[in-house]
Amino acid sequence: MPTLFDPAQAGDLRLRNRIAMAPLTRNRAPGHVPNERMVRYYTQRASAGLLITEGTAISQQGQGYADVPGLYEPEQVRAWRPVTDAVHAAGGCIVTQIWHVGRVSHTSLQAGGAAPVAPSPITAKTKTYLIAEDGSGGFAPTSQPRALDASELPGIVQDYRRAARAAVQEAGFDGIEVHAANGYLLDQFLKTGSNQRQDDYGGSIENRARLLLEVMRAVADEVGGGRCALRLSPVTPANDVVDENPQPLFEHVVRRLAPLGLAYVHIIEGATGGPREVEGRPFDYAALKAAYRQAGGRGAWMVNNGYTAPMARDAVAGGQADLVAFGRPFIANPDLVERIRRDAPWNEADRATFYGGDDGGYLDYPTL
Ligand code: 8OZ
Repeated sequence: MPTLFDPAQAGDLRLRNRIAMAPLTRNRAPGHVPNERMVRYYTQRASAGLLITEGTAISQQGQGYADVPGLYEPEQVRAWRPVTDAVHAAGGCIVTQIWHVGRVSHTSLQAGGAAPVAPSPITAKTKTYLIAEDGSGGFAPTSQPRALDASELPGIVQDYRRAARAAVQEAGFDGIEVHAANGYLLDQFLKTGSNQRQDDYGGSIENRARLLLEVMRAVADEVGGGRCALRLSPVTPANDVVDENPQPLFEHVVRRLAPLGLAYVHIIEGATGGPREVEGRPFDYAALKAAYRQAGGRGAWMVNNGYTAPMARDAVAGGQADLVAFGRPFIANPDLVERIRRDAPWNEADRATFYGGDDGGYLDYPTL
């Protein structure tokens, strides 16, 4: 039976164990440019089999929060290189999560104070995190979005493609994970609650999945499917998304992804960062995985959300998952892999320092 500590192959990625660090927004990139503190943060955690960076914007339009990094300006791309070099020097493997927030944004982050974009002009009942001129941070309601015209969508696909190329060919990442979860742009297109379009990108399951599949084909064409992955959250209520019938929607998505030979598919089970079961939103994750495999989908199946060490061990031993991603435990435990190996206790993460701030709660969690 496989264990969490066995090496694994995920597409073109060779992983030294089956424990991944989930993408975690930390808002510590002033000017949207990665920096030396981020080098230290990721290097401290490089014993993970795979590091997935925090969500990284593919364009200014795709920005939704203060001080999150980007991959669209040359300066941003160059500034990621010390991160990937240091992680590789420590024997790690690192992909970046590429991100367009869609309607989860604020006019103050958009060029010329423009409205954020979305499939349909429906405001998300959710908040974004902004930092004022004086450095104080706080949550603010998202702005009313405007609906994207279909003629704008090829440009967005192109932005994903360009970000993937910059990530792998210039910034030195081993691959990319497309953020298609948690109520951001691609998830907004997938789900009925946020997509009321009447064109080829709305209505049927095929139409709602179209933009995501165009993005995945573009990035796979650009850097090779074995260096691409995506994150999905079929039933999360995060950022005010809901789909009236998620099981056939997500089974359609994974079947269509199968020919791309992806590195891995990353599934958030339940409510992101919350309960693994969402009331009124049942979902059969085993059936989703089976649909992917039956369609010929290779690569690793990565699961996430609220896993304890014994749950992770059982999921890998039982074949329900190939990789397990941990989020908040990696904030507080840079040496999480070693702690799981030794059955040692985990430090508690301090919620007050999750978003923004200095080294406190970022670089100072103790190792064993
Ligand atoms: C927490 C705060 C801001 C962004 C996600 C990228 O939920 C996020 C996020 C999480 O995927």
